[in-house]
Amino acid sequence: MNIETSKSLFAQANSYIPGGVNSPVRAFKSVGGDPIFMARAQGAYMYDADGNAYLDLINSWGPMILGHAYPPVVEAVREVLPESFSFGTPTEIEVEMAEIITRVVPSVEKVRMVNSGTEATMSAIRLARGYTGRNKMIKFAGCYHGHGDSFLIAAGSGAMTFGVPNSPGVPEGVAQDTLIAEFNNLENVSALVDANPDQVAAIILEPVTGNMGVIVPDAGFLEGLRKLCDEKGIVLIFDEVMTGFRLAVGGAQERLGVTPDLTTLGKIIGGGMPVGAYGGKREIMEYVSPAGPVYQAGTLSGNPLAMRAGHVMLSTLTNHPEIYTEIDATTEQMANGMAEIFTEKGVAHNIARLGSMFTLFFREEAVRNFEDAKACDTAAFGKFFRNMLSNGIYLPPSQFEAVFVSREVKAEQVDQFLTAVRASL
Ligand code: KE4
Repeated sequence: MNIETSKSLFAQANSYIPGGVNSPVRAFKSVGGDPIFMARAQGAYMYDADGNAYLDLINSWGPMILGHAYPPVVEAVREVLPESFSFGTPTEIEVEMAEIITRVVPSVEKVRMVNSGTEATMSAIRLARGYTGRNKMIKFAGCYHGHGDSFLIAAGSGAMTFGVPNSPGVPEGVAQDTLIAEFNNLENVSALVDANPDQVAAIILEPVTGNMGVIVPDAGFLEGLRKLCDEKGIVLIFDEVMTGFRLAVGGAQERLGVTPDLTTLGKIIGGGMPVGAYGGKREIMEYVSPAGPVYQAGTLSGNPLAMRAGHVMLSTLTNHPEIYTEIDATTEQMANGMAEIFTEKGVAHNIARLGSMFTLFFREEAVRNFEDAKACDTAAFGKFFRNMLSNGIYLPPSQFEAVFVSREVKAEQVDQFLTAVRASL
């Protein structure tokens, strides 16, 4: 496969951009080789700067659930373009967007739009601290909530990929207010809460993780957190930046039947445009400025261009719930077929899947937490990733990420995928 243009672009990019990329995981550091520069995408495929086609199993890390350049989204953006892109004033489309989100996400009675998942989680934590008057927060080792200072303590995405769980530049004063618990370990969480009586403002987690690979919570884990938070007056925050509108229209909270106090969203809700959101119980959201004292703002928050793209995405998904049945079934076929091939070849593996998200772990035993994830054979993953790439399949470039399947993956693409799996082992 000729990737000379990508190589040349990467060399140039390194002259101007740290690591040659605008987000670390894109640099392929944990899988080896140089990143591929994409030029365009359509449906289930991306095309690189040298014209090579790839079946896309990241879909911009989640947003492209309806495939790339989904025509109704493209059309909606095209219509808005001549009317300017941003006014910095309230607009009708923001009201329509908020109406959909508050209607379909069980926990969200009021919502504030922002520009990224990081902004959403940073704001949600500040809100929980302002609402409770408490300073500490509990996150889970391996969960990633964006690059806000409070979260870069055993982060599970980019930082984890580099094996550097803490990031320089995070002040001790900030880090001491972040307590780290073990995913799927209720006793551990309770112990942290008991050790910090009346000091924990929030517990935040990915309800189904994607950032240490996919981990579906043990039965009772989310319910236990809900009960603990009710007993102790702690704000339960589900970070659904990945799972929101991915696992169901109402996200993991709808699919798993546990309702948090606040929810953060991103990715799919912008349809590929920079959009994030946080929302939840009315009494908590009423603390957000200008309704209340907790300050948060954003020049481009709710801008009409991004809102139009997001609104078409969310309208399509909410009006066609059969999409979820469809992509879940396709993903099940892909995961089961892959498992069969790995078993046939005698390669230690464990596939974790829920809905249209899955991770193939290079490890025999199930992965239930960050320690388990770290024990995977990341070198084997890297080799498999590179082989799949040369066979035209674009997997997430890290063992600690999730595959996101789009609606544009049909029987033909499933066959292409499984043929590549067989050829890549
Ligand atoms: P952004 O700031 O990247 O929009 O969202 C941060 C974020 C928050 N919460 C969860 C659960 C997330 O998965 C993310 C971002 N996810 C990563 C993928 N692991 C984005 C890819 C990247 O960092 O380039």
